Amino acid sequence: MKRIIAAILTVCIASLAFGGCASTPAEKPASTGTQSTAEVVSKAEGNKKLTVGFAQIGQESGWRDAETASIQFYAGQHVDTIDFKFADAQQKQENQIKAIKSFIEMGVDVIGLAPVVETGWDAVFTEAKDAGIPIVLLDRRAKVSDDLYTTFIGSDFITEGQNAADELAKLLNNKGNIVELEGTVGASAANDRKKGFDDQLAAKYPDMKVIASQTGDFTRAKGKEVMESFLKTYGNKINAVYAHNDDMMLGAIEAMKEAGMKPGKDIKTVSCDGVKGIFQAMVDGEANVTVECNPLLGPQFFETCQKLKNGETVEKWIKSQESVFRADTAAKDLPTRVY
Ligand code: GZL
Repeated sequence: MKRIIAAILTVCIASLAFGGCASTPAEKPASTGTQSTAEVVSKAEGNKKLTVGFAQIGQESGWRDAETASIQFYAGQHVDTIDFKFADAQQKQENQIKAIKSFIEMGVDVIGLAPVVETGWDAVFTEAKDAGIPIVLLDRRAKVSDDLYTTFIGSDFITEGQNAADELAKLLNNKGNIVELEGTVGASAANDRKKGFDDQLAAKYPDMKVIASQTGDFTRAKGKEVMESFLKTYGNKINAVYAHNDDMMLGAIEAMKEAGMKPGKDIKTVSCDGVKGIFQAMVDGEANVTVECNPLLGPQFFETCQKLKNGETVEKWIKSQESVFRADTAAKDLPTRVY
């Protein structure tokens, strides 16, 4: 709850510049039947503002809230030059597709999207292409041909999965049984974090085995539920948990403690994202490692949109820079964490 309030506060601070937390635009001066000079000039010059539509996945995790806050805050700081339209799809692809269609209708300069799943985008991306509107993918990929999107701004999830495997190998001395909490079914972040992890085990760690793997949909509640079932089935045969995000791991830590286990000690933990909650768990001795995935993509996103409006070319993949954080430095790192 606290993280949602923090993110909403951030969003409200950001959107105060829009004239309040609601999405209604700031009140216009009452019309006197004639246009102000500013309105005449702006109409004559055409709308020089960068207009951007962004279809966000939802609010499934602390990471997602931090990304939304970063985007909303940047837009709120640049209301004079950016006209920003935001849609929250409640984790449903059909809602993201509806939002993209409405952005096309509005004739925005750029469409941004964090695709909830990798597939099912060809038709609506083709509509955007036919309308001459570039698509910027943020933090998750879509399985479409390169001509249907302009750039992907985000992490290398395969590397994140490989790093997670290497960290777990150090914690287990290269041997042990692992249970895996997967992200949203079909999401590129889940598919590639799994692929990177599995491939690294196959290549380097023959005595480390994934004995169970199931989706927790990137949420804390589902992560706890799935971990409860793993504990019922495998009990103390489990030596470690690998979770595709920290929120699911925080749920799993609750389940382990309620089952009388000592997470971080009896059962080692490695997860992805780098949210404040996992740093606190590491400080408390209940988690071991988090593989950072940067959600603070607002500035990069809008700077890229502006370049596209200016007719500049951009890289096909604008890769986020990230680190791995471990329990031994968590107390020093926690105060510096911003999400
Ligand atoms: C990663 C992002 C993932 C996070 C999760 O770029 O798509 O989605 O790892 C979030 O916390 O739900």
